[in-house]
Amino acid sequence: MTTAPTHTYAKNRTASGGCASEDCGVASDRLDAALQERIADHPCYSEEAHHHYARMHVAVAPICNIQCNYCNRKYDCANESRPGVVSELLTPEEAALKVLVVAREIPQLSVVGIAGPGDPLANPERTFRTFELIAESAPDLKLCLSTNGLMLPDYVDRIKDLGIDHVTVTLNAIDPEIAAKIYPWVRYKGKYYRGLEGAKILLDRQMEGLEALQQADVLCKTNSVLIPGINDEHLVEVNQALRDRGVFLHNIMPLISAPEHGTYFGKTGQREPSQAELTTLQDRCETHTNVMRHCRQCRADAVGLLGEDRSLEFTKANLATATPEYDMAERQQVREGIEAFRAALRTARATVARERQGNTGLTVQVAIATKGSGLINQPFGHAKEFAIYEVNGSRIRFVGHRKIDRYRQSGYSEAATESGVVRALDGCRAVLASKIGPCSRDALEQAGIEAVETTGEIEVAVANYYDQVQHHAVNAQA
Ligand code: CLF
Ligand code: SF4
Repeated sequence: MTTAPTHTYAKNRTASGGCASEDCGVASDRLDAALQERIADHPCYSEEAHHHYARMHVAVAPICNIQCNYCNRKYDCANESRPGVVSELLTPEEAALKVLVVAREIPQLSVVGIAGPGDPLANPERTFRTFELIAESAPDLKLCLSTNGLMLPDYVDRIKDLGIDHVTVTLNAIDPEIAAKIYPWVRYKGKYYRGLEGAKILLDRQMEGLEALQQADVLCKTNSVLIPGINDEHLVEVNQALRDRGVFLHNIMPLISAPEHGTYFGKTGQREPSQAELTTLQDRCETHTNVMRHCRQCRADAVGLLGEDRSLEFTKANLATATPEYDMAERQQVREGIEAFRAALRTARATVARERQGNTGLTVQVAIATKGSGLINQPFGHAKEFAIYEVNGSRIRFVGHRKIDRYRQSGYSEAATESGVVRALDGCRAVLASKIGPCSRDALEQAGIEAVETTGEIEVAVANYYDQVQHHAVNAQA
């Protein structure tokens, strides 16, 4: 049995969610050293980094210049996590202050992004002023921008000059007929364009923007929303077009269309994709481009590790009494601790990989309860989501996260929660958590899911569990 490091490195860890496969997201052996360096501490661009490093969004960009049928920025619920949603709008100065306060409280913060609640490049002065202020006061933070791409060609030079090295473009189609079903209108140079005309303008500008980013050597990721019956098949073509334009990473996200959000798709009953549909499409696209599977579709004011949201700790009211201090020495110390810990995890994983070379056997899925650091370190009852791994005799592969809320039918009773948990674990042979109480154990067993109490590095624990399954299977045959 392989053992693994079990300590954590950073102070005040309250992280949740995570996974640890080097064979998922962006496999390190597919990247050259310079590229690895650029993504090493970006929790969205590196699946491995997202266990250890945090991001924050500053909500400085209220206006949008297009309408997406899956967006309604009026709706705000502090417990909700989806793009376009925000509790408080900030000025550039308030945003810069907030960054300093958050960096002090969460020293593993490595990235500041502007992602809304509208489109950052429809609010260029606010967006770029914010980045300027942050670059001056917190120079070790990475700057990140997410845009619909309509105004991108006009701003690539400024993006480059400001040192914004990561840009995400949301691109849901390359065929204007399909795009017209997603975007009812586009406002370009002060004029509204509807239907096909607007879609064509948007797609042309997005492609021009992607090519300009490639020329400028800015690392680009594309987000696509999977909308069943509209762009599901088409996203494979989109993926190929992205590869041709040097896009580094393709993040295919499921449509969120709950009727209570009041979006066009929500009101018209457009269904969301199933987990299986999402995974199948991600698998098909992965042959062309790096595919992101650990996105949490976070709010435009999200703070913390990807699986958590600590935005409510940093409201304007709380910031009014906060003392902004930026302690570079402390941040550097935390970073060194993280990197030492990551190195130990990598060694443990490499041992597992070596031991498993050439094996064959059955394939199973297991669910993991984790609050970060690449470890199984969360009691089953505390988990709000599970990391799902697929394992066979030779390979351990992270396939995605399942949030329990997404599987809850209605209400917040214990029964509703329990049935939501069991539904979230559908297709899993076992759940691995640091503690599993007797009632949960019974519910899991009734659903045919093995309850395994364990701790330590995720892949090592998954490998150990799998070896036991194989061992029992062989004994049963003998
Ligand atoms: Fe924010 Fe986006 Fe930068 Fe990440 S999010 S601007 S690249 S720092 Fe990340 Fe959030 Fe998914 Fe976006 S998990 S929604 S992919
Ligand atoms: Fe909403 Fe973003 Fe679409 Fe604008 S680009 S409508 S903010 S999802």
